[in-house]
Amino acid sequence: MRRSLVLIFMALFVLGSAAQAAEPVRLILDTDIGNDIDDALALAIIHSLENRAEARLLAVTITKDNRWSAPYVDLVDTFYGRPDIPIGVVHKGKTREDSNYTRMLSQRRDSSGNYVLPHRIAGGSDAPDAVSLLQRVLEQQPDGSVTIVQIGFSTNLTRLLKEAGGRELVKHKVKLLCLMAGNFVRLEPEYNVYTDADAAQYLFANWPTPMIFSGFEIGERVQYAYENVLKDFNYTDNHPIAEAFKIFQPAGKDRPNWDSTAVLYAIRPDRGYFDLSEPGRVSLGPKHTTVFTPDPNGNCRYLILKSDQILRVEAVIETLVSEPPLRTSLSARTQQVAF
Ligand SMILES: [Ca+2]
Repeated sequence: MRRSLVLIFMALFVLGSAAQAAEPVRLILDTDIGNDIDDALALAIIHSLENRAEARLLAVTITKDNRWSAPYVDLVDTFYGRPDIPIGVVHKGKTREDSNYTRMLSQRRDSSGNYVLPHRIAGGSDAPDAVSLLQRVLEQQPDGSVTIVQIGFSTNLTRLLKEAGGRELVKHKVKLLCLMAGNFVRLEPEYNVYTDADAAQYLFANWPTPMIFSGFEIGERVQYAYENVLKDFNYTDNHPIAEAFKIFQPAGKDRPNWDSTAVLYAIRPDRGYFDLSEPGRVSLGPKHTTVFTPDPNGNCRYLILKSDQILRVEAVIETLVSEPPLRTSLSARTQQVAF
């Protein structure tokens, strides 16, 4: 009898450990979607990893101040069967110009006048403010549980830090911030940093949790092949990622994959895709370059991509981006109400 009880307890322990190991990464994506195509690839990767219960997308906040960014995120989320993911938008942001793929795909209609890619947000003004949404979503999460991936400018997250109680909220709720930002092998300005340099400088100096940077030098070595766009999405006529890629990118031209690498690390940090630098601090140098200063007490590290991992990283990104939506994901999500 006693032996049976021991076995039962052991089984429960093993099951409990497995359940713990399977806890999805609670993720907030902060993106300047529309300024490049890799933000769209990153969003697709999150959805495909949520299909595997490796991630749970809590919200998407946008740092591109253009009315078509939120509708495009909405139509991608809807395509993947998750139309209720909250979306927040920046106000008085740094890049306001139209982006071709977000505008065209948000407006594309069939002969009956219906959206080809359904979505409910018709314009940026339909979505809540990004900082308010970040506060609301973080407040609802367990302490130390949230990973934020910033693949645009630091506008939203710096504004969050500067809100009354904002830094404390981040400190309590966020366990990790992954950023596509900077360049850690060449002293060159990088777009996500210099576009809102004041915000980046503030963020790097004041963010209270560990930060992992995917520098420009990582994504430039991880190509997304145009050939894959032509071959891998033929299971549907209007795939929001493949269509966006074809609109954004000249025909036949591969595109580096900066933002996807930050998302991949954020959700799968232990798969050996990347190595990590020693700890340190990141500050801004001349012309908004990023300067890494080693410091055992620093809260920053940057990704290192070894040559023998490049093809592997490219392949996993291509697979996850092109994977068909899980049509049962809505019911699967409902079953995960314990979050
Ligand atoms: Ca981006």
